[in-house]
Amino acid sequence: VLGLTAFSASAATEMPPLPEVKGEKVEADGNFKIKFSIGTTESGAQYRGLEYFEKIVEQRSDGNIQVELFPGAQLGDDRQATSALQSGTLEMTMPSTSPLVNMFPEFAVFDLPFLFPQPEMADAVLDGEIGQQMLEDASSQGLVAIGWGENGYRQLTNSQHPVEEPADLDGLKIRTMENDLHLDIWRTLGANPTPMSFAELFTALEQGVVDGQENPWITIESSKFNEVQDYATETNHVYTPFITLVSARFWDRLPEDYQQLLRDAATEMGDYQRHVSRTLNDQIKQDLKDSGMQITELTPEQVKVFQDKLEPVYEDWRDQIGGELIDDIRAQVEQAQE
Ligand code: TF8
Repeated sequence: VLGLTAFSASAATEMPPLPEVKGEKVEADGNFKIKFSIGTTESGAQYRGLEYFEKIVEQRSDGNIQVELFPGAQLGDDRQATSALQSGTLEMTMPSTSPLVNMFPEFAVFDLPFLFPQPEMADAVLDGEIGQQMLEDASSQGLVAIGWGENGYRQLTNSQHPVEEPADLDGLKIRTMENDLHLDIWRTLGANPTPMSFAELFTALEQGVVDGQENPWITIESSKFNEVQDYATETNHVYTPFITLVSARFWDRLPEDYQQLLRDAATEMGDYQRHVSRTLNDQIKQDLKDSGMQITELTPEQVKVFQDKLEPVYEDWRDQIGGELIDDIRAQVEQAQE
């Protein structure tokens, strides 16, 4: 009667329906509970993926494994949730790879600017041999890594003015993830970067502690950064994967059949979550425009100015990341481009 809906700022994002769960029920002993924490909010694509994961796991285990979802970093940011897995107080999380580079140095390869021109090239690497090897390598230090998803292509936002070229970044305070390669990127471009946990970011933007940040469109919208950032530039400068992690303490208590169930569910969630993220990307960019954000779309020539300026980053990080890994990925990307 009061027409309250007329005051709601933006329409809720229409999510694609959850697919039906296929596959046999898995019989095994025991009842288990999984608390699954993520940094993004309930309205993002990542949460939609988790809802599918929950549905698969609960149906196939016939309710013997219960999954409870905790979005919005309420149980901690990416690093805190990961260390809660290590100590066994949390069962699952799905962080960006970037804040975990201090634990798994090879993850830094994904922080290299403009590594994947198309999302399918990221799929080829993550779902191929390199990605599988990385999951094995990351199954250590109290963690078991069982799948990939996508945070996606990162876009720059700020509160000050449109950014069309690196010179526009002069002096801008940009929040980065807690990751040295990202700091290097923004310094090289002439900005004034500061690392900060995602959980503190909205307040920092709102209070002007930083002028800008960079994240995929869907994260910008689901975290309402557009309410405190008037300008955005579609830079696509880095593609960030999400990695699905399980506490090794929890994992070791699971019957093997349930371990396999979780692996399968993580793979299916990863495929679906990437699909949702890509389906929504353009629509959400449009929603952000409609909400009043001024979005600068760069021409290929303008993108090249950023790319050229960032080329030295590849040489500077080569030894630390491993030249062979970089070459392997670049070769795969080139092959996919032909
Ligand atoms: C960041 C990341 C985050 C995600 C998620 C919230 O900017 O891109 O958006 O890792 O946990 O910190």
